[in-house]
Amino acid sequence: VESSIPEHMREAWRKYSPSGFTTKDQFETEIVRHIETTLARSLFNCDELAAYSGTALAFRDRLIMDWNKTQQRQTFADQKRIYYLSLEFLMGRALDNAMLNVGLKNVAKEGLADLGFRIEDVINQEHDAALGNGGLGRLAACFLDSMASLNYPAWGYGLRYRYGIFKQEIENGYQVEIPDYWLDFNPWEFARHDVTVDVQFYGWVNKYTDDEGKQIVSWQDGEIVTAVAYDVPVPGYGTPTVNNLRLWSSKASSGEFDFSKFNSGEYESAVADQQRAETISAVLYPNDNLERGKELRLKQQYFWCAASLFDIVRRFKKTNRKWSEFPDQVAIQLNDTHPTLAVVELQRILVDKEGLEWQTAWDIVTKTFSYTNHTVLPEALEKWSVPLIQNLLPRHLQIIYEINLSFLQTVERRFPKDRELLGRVSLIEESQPKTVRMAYLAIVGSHKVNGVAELHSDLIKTTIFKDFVRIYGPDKFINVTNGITPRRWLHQANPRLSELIASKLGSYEFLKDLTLLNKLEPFVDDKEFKKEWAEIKYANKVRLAQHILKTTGVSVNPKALFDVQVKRIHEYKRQQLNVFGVIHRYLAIKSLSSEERKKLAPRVTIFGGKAAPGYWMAKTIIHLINKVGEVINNDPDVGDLLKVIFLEDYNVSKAEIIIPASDISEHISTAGTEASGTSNMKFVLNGGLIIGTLDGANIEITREIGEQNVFLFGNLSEDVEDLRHNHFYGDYQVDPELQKVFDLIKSGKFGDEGSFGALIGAITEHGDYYLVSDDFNSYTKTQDLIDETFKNQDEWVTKCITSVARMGFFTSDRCINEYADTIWNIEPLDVAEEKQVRART
Ligand code: GLG
Repeated sequence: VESSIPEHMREAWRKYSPSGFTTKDQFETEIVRHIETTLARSLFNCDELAAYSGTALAFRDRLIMDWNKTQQRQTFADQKRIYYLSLEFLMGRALDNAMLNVGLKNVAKEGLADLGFRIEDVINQEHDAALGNGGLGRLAACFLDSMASLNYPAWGYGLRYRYGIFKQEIENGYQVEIPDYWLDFNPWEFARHDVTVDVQFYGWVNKYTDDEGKQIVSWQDGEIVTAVAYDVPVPGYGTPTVNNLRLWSSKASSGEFDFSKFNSGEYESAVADQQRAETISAVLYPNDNLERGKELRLKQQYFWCAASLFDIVRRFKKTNRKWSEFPDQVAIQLNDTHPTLAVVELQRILVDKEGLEWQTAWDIVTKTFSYTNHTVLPEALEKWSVPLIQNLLPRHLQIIYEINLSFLQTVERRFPKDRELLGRVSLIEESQPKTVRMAYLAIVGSHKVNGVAELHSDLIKTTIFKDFVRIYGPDKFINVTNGITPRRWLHQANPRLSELIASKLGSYEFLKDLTLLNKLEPFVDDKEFKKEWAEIKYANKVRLAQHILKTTGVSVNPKALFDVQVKRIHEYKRQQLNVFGVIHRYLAIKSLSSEERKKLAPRVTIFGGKAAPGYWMAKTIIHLINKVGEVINNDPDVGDLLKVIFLEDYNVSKAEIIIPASDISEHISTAGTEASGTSNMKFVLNGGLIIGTLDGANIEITREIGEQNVFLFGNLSEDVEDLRHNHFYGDYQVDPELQKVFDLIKSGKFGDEGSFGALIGAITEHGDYYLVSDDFNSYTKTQDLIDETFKNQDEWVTKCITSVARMGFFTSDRCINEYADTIWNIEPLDVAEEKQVRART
């Protein structure tokens, strides 16, 4: 059936096509209409949540119009598209961002005020879209923002989890996990019940020769699960481009629903089958930098890859191009190894379904894919058990073996005598059971592999992927240093700072070209400007202090130095080093006379972050922080000199309050372990300084903003290996000041010392893998330097302004342009002919 309106009737259609609100009165008409009809509420029961819903629906209408146009324009232009495959998209809230991009926030503000609502309260009603764990998922969200803002024809593909990352509560100092059911009311997604893909699992492979003598491979039987598309509009800033994020949801396929069971009265077991299918997209695995090899996770990965690839291929086939043109039309970025099965799936489609020769197909595959590595931590590298894949995806296992065979043959030809090399680079690890090394498969299946900061990209070339650099040459391995979107992480999170900057630079152009910030540098001598700058930081700290009081009951002094460490709790990120430093500071305070104490700089140390539910050591760290807080916050000797806060349920929307309020933030991972870090960039961009190790993007931040503006400490990554070796084979001594900290913990000061035995033992007994003791002295000395520097507020503000002025490099726009030029080979789609001039905030 033809689904288009006939040509001669389109005029009538266009006449009635909505144009959306632009004035305050029109906005009020829209919001009231939505509340009364779409939501079936009235002026007698309109709470803030209803006001949020109405506002969201009104802005959504505006977005959808641009979204439809963008999709049409991209179809007509038929340029190469980039498909970003990520198991995580940590989007946070959408309304404020939609307002910024549509450009009518002030209209909404006044309209809501007419109806008795404050826009901030309305915005705060929104539930975060928390489909991610940490940096990897948030990076994907920043990338979507930049791809849309730069007019790249881009799609995100992910899973629509019913439960995002759990909500964290702290009970008696312990983390408790609460399920995050976030879909109750989500105006930002569109169920496309007409866009479905049937995905096959299990079954067996039938190989035979057909009548014409052709080898046929068919994957038979097994079970079918249907993927349903849910589309989320991704608006760009300062452009009408609205891209699409497509999230797949699983349901039993209608063919699969067992009607015989149904008819024979086994209704419940038929429904149970249905539910089993739905579990595939039910929950986000809550591990950051850790892979557990669970079957359901593999199912998620294949389900998502198969649905996405089918969709991409379907779109390509509509253009009637030759298969050889596929890589000219399609670029697919693998966000970590999670989507690596997509490589195998495309090879399967091309060979088994489309009948291409193996090598022809493989050339297309490798030209299409590229892979981003996000970690060198061995426990995070995916290895799937061969028997597991054999059972779930029998045809894919065969293809993996064939890819491996031809890869190893090439290696053998190039390095004929090196048998050990073959064993080392084989996609199959000869372990018990055998496993597939997914990172190696991703490398072999891609034309480019990138790390996410300079040090990290160097490290992967010299350690985990060293052999592959020998095999493919160095050009295949590149660096693209991470970035963040200044729209959310400056303008939305810190509107007053953004406004102050705009007042000096003459416009908000810097939100599109962040390098313009360098024009701020001359103002470091402008007294009035510095005063306003400091006032804004203070106001942000007051706002955070209010949040702390409301959520923890602890009152903190906003004049104190705010020291923040917010990120996933992980031993390699070393929150334990921070809390040991806090105890060290506490001991120092206690040892002083009340006169001497008056000279000290007051400090509030703030922690936030989730521990993976099964990561016992990380949970112990949270427990210790809370216990230390209880003691210190209630010690009358300490007063305002030191407060220790653990903020519950750190997430994107809380980050937007916390980050602008920081004076110092901590990025103190053991050198060589944090691939990049991205919150380091967010803190500096918001006028906070950082204390950090020479790790990840800290190094490049230092290079950009100048060594005098960063508090660096600790051992270098090139020395880590030797130090670790010495812990076992040298004569090892714990730092004496750290020992005093341990003694205080062991005395039971912070409750049952047994609870913290493992945390101390990891350092004193088990080799101190993360070098906490080695770096302790350097860390506390650097903290002392921070205290001294903070006393001179004028100098401090100068450092902050200078740093912000030099942060232009770290926009995700720069990052996406690098991917586009060096990896994807795609061009932005020119939207100039449809210039839509709008009032921007
Ligand atoms: C990783 C790394 C971070 C990195 C982020 C984005 O641990 O250092 O900044 O990806 O590349 N698993 C992660 O969060």
